[in-house]
Amino acid sequence: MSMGRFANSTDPRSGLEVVRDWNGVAQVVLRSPKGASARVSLHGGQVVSWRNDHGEELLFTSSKAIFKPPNAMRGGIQMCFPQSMQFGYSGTLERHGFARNRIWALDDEHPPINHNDNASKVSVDLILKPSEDDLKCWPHCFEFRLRVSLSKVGDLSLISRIRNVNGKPFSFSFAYHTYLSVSDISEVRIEGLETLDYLDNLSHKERFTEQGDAITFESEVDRVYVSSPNVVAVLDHEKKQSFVIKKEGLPDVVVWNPWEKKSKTMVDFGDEEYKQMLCVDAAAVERAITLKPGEEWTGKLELSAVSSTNCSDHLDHPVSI
Ligand code: TA6
Repeated sequence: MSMGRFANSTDPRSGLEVVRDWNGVAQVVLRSPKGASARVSLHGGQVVSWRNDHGEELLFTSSKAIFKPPNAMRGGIQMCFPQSMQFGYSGTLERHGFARNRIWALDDEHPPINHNDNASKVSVDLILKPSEDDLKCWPHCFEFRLRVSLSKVGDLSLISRIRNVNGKPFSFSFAYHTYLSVSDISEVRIEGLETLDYLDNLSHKERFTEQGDAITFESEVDRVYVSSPNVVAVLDHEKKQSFVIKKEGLPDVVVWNPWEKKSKTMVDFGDEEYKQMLCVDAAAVERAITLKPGEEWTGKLELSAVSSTNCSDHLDHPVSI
């Protein structure tokens, strides 16, 4: 199927559909044979939805989210580049970098975009290049290629490739800012980050060592766990479901929940919504990544939603993308 440029098109056999949102921005819908789906917006390259075989949404989107470019809507998975979080960089760059706020393009170097490599997954390729205005505030020529794939069993994977196209070396930080949907934050725990050092954004980025057996939540949390293992699990007791997060090329994990007080200060977030979300971001924050001219960096993320009883089966396998 050739999709043409942003034409609305549907081909049930391909597992891909291109639709437009109410701002006229194209979104690519990926579907698995069993009914899982993912939706990727050209606004920000943001994954705005990921559903399981039963049609249940796995990513959080705020009921107060503002769906209007340039700002990224509150939820889904945002691409934070060239500056992620408040760590690493300061200055005039947009918060979390400009990539999440820009309109991306379908990547012509990967035609057709509905390639179905070995039929085990359906994928879309997007690209972001800097505009003249971007170059004024961040004077580095880059190409950011993003492949989003949905596997036959409904796993979601993202591969980012960032290339220094010419000029001088440049450095950046990066995060897949991932809003997971949870039943109730007080019923959730993260495994895989215990005993690690973290930088606490609520204490001027001071470094602490995690003491607990697993991470649980009873107040605001905004931390960068550094040099973490490549597999982390988020267990949701009430749903009896776990997210297995696998990553490559991304040493850190950012964990964020705004809790009650901060939620009330955010215009695009409901007062009580902190109970239904948790951000767990595969990231490269503590140490910037530096690319010389011609060099390319790759950062991979794979998300699976599994029943908690099967969770341990998924923890032993490395990222498969
Ligand atoms: O560490 C995660 C974080 O940087 C928090 O400090 C928090 O503010 C969150 O991201 C959301 O940021 P945003 O710019 O999307 O409002």
